[in-house]
Order: sequence, then structure tokens, then C-alpha cells
Amino acid sequence: MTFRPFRCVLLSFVLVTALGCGDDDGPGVDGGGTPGVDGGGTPGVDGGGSPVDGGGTPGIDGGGTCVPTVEICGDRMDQNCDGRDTSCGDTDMDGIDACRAGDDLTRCDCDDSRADVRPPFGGLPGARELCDSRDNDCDGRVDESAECCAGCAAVEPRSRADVCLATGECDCSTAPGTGPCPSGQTCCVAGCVDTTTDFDNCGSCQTMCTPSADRCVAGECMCGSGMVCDLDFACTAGSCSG
Ligand SMILES: [Ca+2]
Ligand SMILES: [Ca+2]
Ligand SMILES: [Ca+2]
Ligand SMILES: [Ca+2]
Repeated sequence: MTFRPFRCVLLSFVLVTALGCGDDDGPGVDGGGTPGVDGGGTPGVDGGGSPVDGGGTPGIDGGGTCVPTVEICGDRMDQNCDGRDTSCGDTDMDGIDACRAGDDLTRCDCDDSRADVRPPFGGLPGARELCDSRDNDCDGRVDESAECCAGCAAVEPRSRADVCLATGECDCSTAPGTGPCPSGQTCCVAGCVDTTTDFDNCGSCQTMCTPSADRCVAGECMCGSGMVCDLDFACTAGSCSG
């Protein structure tokens, strides 16, 4: 009689470990029995009759079928049986939800405790990659920007390149081949461009002139030889018309 409670607990543990129900990231991530991570005996998570799950082992019935219970976010378990762990939301309020186990780290917030760490989202660029031993833009690479690259040290201005390759070479990732843009050009999304004359990258990358101008001169949008047109006027062949 003295050992029956222990045997029951042991049986529950064996079932959780053997069936692994509720974990969508597979073996090798949480394995079996990691304290505080999986379902291998964490107080308040699996045990018997806790306020959290209402009793029993979350996600497992006697036949190995996933039984929905209250979901606990970010614990690498799928208590509600939707096939995934639920995100804990956007703690750092940078507009991107935290990554869950198994997520593509380039499409979620790889550090939801820091608003200055985030991937590109929608039309917005990711955080700037700083030389801080962090993956600021959540692309899986740390300090890969040209600013952090010894191979780019002699490249002036540094804006001729945007990335440091694994080989240590300096490169403009949007231009064919390997290496920085030629002198006088800037490495933009569109490749190597001359921002002093490029209509779509006038003055800086992705700064596009509006229809109030018809050319980019010395990095400034202009209409003919004059300034850009006033509001509601368009520039055509160097002249403003309403
Ligand atoms: Ca976030
Ligand atoms: Ca973040
Ligand atoms: Ca990065
Ligand atoms: Ca960094």
C-alpha cells in the first residue's frame, strides 16, 4: 500500500515520456524529462489536479490520443492539440509575436524581450544589424552586416556593401557576383545604384521621387532644372501641369 501512489506517478511519467503527445517540434527539442520544459513532471503543468490543467496529464488520454486542455504559451507543449505551441504574444511590443518552437526564426520575433531585435515584417525592414554579438534582424546570422566585417574595412563608403560573407568577404548581396558595388554606387535593394541620379533611389536607397519630379539630380528630386512641383501638380517633360 505504501508504494501505490509512487507507482501511479511513475506510470504517468512513463506515459508522458513514451507518447510525447502535444509537442510539435519532435524529438531532440524537449526530449523526455527536461525540468520546466516538457511534460515530464513539472509541478503545476502535468501532475494530478493542478489549477492549471484541471487534473491529469495535458494532451494525453489512456489511448495515446491528444485531449485538449488549457494551453500554456511558449512551453513547447501543445496542450490544446492544435499542432503547435501557442505564442506568448508580443512582450516587447515591437509589433511581431514571439517565435514558438519550430517556427522559422526569420518570420517571428527571435528575441521578444528586445524591441531592437526583430525580423522584416510586411513592408517594414528588420532591425539594423549591429556589431553587438546579437542577431538583430533575426535572419539566423550574427553581426553579418558590412559594418562588422573586417573584409569591408577598406571599402569606402561602407554603403557600397551590405553583408559580410561567411568567408569574411565584403559583398553587396543584391548585386550579381561577390564584392562591394563599384566606387560611386550604393548597395540598395535594387542592386548597385548611383543615388545621385537614380529616380527610385534618389539621395538614398528606396527614396523614390514622386510624380512631382521627373529626374534625380545630385541626389535631389527635381522637375526639369527647377524644384519639384507643388501639390496637385505633376511634372511632365520638365514642366509642372495641373
Ligand atoms: Ca515582439
Ligand atoms: Ca523583438
Ligand atoms: Ca542577422
Ligand atoms: Ca548583431
